[in-house]
Amino acid sequence: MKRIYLSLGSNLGDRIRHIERALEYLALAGVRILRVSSYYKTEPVDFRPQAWFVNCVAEADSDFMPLRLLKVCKAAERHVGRRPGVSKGPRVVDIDILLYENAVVHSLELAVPHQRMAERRFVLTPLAELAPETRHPVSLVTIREMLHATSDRSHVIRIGSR
Ligand code: PH2
Ligand code: MG
Ligand code: MG
Repeated sequence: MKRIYLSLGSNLGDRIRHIERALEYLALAGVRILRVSSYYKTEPVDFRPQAWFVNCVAEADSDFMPLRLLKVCKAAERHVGRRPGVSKGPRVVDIDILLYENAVVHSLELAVPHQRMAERRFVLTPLAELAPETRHPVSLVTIREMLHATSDRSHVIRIGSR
């Protein structure tokens, strides 16, 4: 079993419902969801002219190897209704692998730990809720420290728990 952390986000339609459906799909596909952070309303980063997101982080156990897990995440996105669109633009649901135990993966399809997590308050805030003392496997900095150090000043507003 591997301990993994997934970022989930949506900024189209019933955002919370889309995230809930993605979590249900993942569970049925064999990703054991252990805990889910609070939901947050978050200001878009990278590509600014789009609707605010709802974001959260899920802690899970899984036997899937990283690339297999990525495929399951993509299948969950499709199941909820995601279709190809603008890169970093509006999406029904986006599921990104943040951490996979202490693994470091660099392939064409996948980079783990997530490459931009240090610059994303919408990732670090919910992740710090679940795993503040977990260390980034490359920098060895804790998630709590990464949140304190991030230069991202975008708004992240807690909505509530599930
Ligand atoms: N995802 C992006 C780009 N920008 N901004 C917020 N607030 N939340 C996201 O999930 C997000 C984003 C690309 O995946
Ligand atoms: Mg993403
Ligand atoms: Mg993605």
